[in-house]
Order: sequence, then C-alpha cells, then structure tokens
Amino acid sequence: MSKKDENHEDEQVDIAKRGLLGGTAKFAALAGAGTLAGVTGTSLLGSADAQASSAKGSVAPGDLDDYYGFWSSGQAGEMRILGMPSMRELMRIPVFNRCSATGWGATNESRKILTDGLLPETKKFLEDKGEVWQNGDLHHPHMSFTDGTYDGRYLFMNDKANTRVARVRCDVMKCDKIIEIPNASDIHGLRPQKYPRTGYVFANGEHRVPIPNDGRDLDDPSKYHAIFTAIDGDKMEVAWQVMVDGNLDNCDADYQGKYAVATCYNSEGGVTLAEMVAAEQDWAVIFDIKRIEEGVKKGDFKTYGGVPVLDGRKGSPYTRYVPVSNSPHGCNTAPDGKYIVINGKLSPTATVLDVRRFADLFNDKIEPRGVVAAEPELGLGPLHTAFDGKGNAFTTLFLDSQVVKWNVQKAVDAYAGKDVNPILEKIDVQYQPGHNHSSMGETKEADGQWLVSLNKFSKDRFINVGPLKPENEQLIDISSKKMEIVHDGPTFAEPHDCIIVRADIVNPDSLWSKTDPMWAEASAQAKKDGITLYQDSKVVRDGNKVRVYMYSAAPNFSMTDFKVKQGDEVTVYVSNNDKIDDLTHGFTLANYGVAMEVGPQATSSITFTADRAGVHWFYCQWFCHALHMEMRGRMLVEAS
Ligand code: K7E
Ligand code: CUA
Repeated sequence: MSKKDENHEDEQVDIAKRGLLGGTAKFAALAGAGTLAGVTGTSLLGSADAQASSAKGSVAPGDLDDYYGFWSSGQAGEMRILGMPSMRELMRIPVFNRCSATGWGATNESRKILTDGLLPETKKFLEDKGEVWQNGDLHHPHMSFTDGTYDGRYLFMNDKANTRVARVRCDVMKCDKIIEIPNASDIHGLRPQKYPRTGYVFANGEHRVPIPNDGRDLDDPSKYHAIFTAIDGDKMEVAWQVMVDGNLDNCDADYQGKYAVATCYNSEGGVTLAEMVAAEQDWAVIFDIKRIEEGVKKGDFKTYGGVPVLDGRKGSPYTRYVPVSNSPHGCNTAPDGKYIVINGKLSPTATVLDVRRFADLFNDKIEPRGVVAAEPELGLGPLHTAFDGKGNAFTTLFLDSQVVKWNVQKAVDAYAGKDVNPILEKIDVQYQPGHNHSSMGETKEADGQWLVSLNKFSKDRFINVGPLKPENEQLIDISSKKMEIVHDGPTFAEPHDCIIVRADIVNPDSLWSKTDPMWAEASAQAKKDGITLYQDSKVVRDGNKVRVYMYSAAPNFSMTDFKVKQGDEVTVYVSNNDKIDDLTHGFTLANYGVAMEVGPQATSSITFTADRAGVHWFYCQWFCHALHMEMRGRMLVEAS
C-alpha cells in the first residue's frame, strides 16, 4: 500500500488562504468533521478530494503496512511495535517491565539480561531485596544507523527511572542488553550516532548529582553535575562521559559524525522549580566528538565508576554553550544535515543551529550565538520537531495543542532580515502533543509521507474509562500541501516517543537459531550435564539442585512427569523443536508463579524452589495446536 505524492513542489505560502484557513479552531472542526464523515461513507464536505483522503492511512484486512513504528511506552517500561500507517499494535517487547506472557523478569535468560549490566551497588541493593526487577520509564527508542539512515540492526532505548540504556536485537525483536550508566542520574535524551555508523549511542543524564553520589555534598547543589555519556553500541559499554553545566534534556547527533548537541534547562543549577526557571536563557551544549576522543587518548579525564569522565564545563575545549531561551526541550537534526532545531518549550520560538558553523565556534572564530541561523516564532510550547525531507519542519505546540508546519529556509531568510513568513500551516491535535515523528524523519531518507503526533491527553476523544484516561496518538498525512489528520487511537501509558521505519529495512527472523547466544548459559550447562538440547529429556540431580531438561513438539512436552523433593532448587529447561512459523509454546507451572514463552527453535529456562509438596501440573500457555489444552504434565513434589 503506498500513496501518491500529490503536491510537493508548491510549498509557497499563500498568506491570504492561510489567514482564512490556518490554525483556527473553526477550520480544524470542519476538517475533522469531514474526515470522520468520510470514514463512515458520507462526506460533509462532499468533495471527491475529501473522500479520497479519508481513506488514507487505512490498511485493509490482510494487507500489510508500509512501515514499522517503534513506540516507547513511558512508565509501562516496554517497547511496542506498530504497523504504520494502520497504527495496528503488532507486538510488545518487554524491556524495563515484567511480562507474564513471555516470562521476562522470570526466566534465567531475561534475569541475566536485567542484571548483568547493573552497577555493583545496584546489584547488591536488589539482592538485599531478593529482586531483579526495577520499574522502568522508557522514553526514547531509536534504531542504529549506518551512513545517515536506519540499518535494521538494533534499537536503543533509555530508562529515565533507573538510569539504564537497553538494546533490542532487530533479528529476533528481543532485548539482549541492559546497562546502567555510572555517575549519571536518570538517563533522558538518547540518540544514536548517525554517521558513519552507530557507533556511539549518546545518552543524557538529566538530573544533577554529586560524583560519586555516595552521601557527600548532599546540601551543596553547586557540586552536583549532569553527565553526557557516549555508549559503544556494539559492545554496550560506556566509552566516555563528559561533565557539563546545567541539566541535560534531549540530544541528537549530526550527519557528519563530528558533533552531538544537547538541550539544557536549569542553567541556574537550581533544585526548586522557581530556581530552575529564574534565568531568561538556558543553552544548547555542543560536543566535539573528535576532541573528546583525543582528550580520552591523552588521558585528560578522571575515572569515576570505572569510566573516563572529561570536564566539559564552560571554558572546556570539548564543549560550546549556545545561549537559547529559557528551558529548551527537543533537539532535532534536519535530514539535510545542515541544521539542528532546538525547541523552546517555555519560549514560543525554536532556535535553528547551523552545523556548518560549529567548527568556527570551536576554533573561537565566532561567538556562541554565531551558530544561530534562525529563531522563528512558532506558537506556545514548542516541544519537538520532525521533518519531511523537503525542507519543512513540523513542531508540536504543547500549550496550543497544535502542530505547526514551517519552512526551515524561510525561517533562515527571515532571520537574515527578509520579509518572509516561515509558517506554512497549523493544525489542531487532540490534545497537548509532546513528541511527533515523521516517516524516516530522523534519517537522510526522510520521505515526507506521515507524521505522528503523540498527545498527552485524550480528554473527551473516547468513551470514558474512569479517572485515568488513555492518551492519544494521531496520524497526520503530510504528503500534500495541507496536513490532514487521518487516524487517531488511544494508547496506554505513555506514547512518549516513536520512530517510523520503512518496512524493507526491518527484516526479523521467524524462527530462532538453536545456537542463539540468548541461551548460551543453558547450552553450556546442558553440555556439562551430558545433555543435547532439543533431543534429550532428562532429570539431573546435583545435591539439592535439580535440572529438568525437556523439549516440546506440538502438542507434547517430551516429559509427562518429573519428581523432585520438597525444598529442591529446580531449573526447568524447555527447548522448542517446532520449526513452524508462529508456533510458540510456553511452560506454566501452576501455583508456582512460573511461566515462560518458548519460541520456535528457542530454549528457555526458569529456576524456582519446589517448596510446595504435591501434584503440580505444568501446561503450555501459548495456543499451539488443537490439543493445546492437553499439552501438559506433572511435577510431583515429595514432602520432606
Ligand atoms: Cu522525549 Cu517528555 Cu522524555 Cu519531550 S521527552 S515530551
Ligand atoms: Cu504448546 Cu500450547
């Protein structure tokens, strides 16, 4: 399903028309009514145009989508996959959450991923509580890049709540690494390096804390610091960190592989709201990646928490601070590689930085504000900007509940003194948009087809479900001159951010490989026990440790029962021998809180103490066969 580019050459502002139509609630209501009516088959507007455009964004039953949407879920902690433009939710990928369908947080494989990359003090903190799980707050999912566009290898995402960064393997769409970032507090902004490849994953530590944060300097906020981190995305290890002034919010990378930029609020270094918004100006920090790498080589750093930390505070060779209006938020690099848009949040403006002037800034040939190429006034509460690859930008206006479309070159011309209005159009969204994202919009292949507006409030948009309302994500057709909302859908916490990736770039497997590293430990243990996974079925006793190896082939487990003693520590390994697409089995042990997914050709394992004597049925909890209900067996626990 693809749709035609109806009008891309004529982006000229028609002031009179815009004055008549642009951004007024009345017009939006009319356009909205037309769209809704079109969906039910009667067009209020009555024009063929309106009817044709109403069908946009709908994908017929059985038809496939053109794009993958990778969605965050905020405080729900998982990542979600949507088909775009249908906005059908296709999959949920547990990351910083627990999941009873897949056993994420319960299986040995997931517990290893959830704990391996944590700092020693966090491991101890969790062990003392007997837990592996921490809540999550997943804000920003982004795909790895090669040469300025998505490469389909990995997705990276942050956890603001517990200062972690995770990676999802795109071949199997499962999380394979989670690391906790030392010295920083609460990872917020996260973006992969676009060029030459990822490479680094840049991660902003938002909140300022003492380093090390071990009880010192509690009452002296002047000694708190925010930390910018570059993670090696291949190894999932911290490469280096830079200490900055102020808080770090969002970030992005350039298309040249030379710089990263972060927005900073709280240049005041305050700890209360009043203190944090006191100054008229905050700043964007620019990081010179080459200089930082050289600094690391020269040893110009201190080691904290096992990683090199460079001093990037004002006056350092590694950074430059560009003053922008109070509390900037989103930071978005335009696909032409020339501009980076800093979104004002408390200021009605966006500040456009010209990447081509950064070298002069670092060589002290120009003042920091000398890199500013434009500062258009967009409306109230600009938070994030997306691009269509045709020179236009789309910025969410949180307070105005609108998306504003503006032309970057016109904004640059206006800033240079020309009498042009960069604003092309405003459209109402429902309500209070945070992030928006366009199809392929953060790559050099931005294609100007779709824009998603992720709205924090749905208010009256859906039937009432109680005090906690869903949020609302809306699909906007941006392929023609006029933006048009073609779909909206409720979503549970929280559609914080998303990316829209052309389907041909993402090619996940349908089956696991039997030798996948995900269960390397299970394979190694099986080998020690003289077991061939997927073939042998056996109970191995090792003191009070019991290892149960079985495989599944629909509709059977290879074991009808196994016997253990009360108090044994039992590990059950299940290998799925089925090679058929979509044939997932599961293993649920009744009344033991034990459940896991076992994908086709995968192995999963889970460990528990058999402290309840008696007959306990285990069963397959993923519907796999007409005899799925019969796919079960017994664990017999002898009373001690
Ligand atoms: Cu991406 Cu809220 Cu975390 Cu903006 S942030 S809305
Ligand atoms: Cu196997 Cu259901």
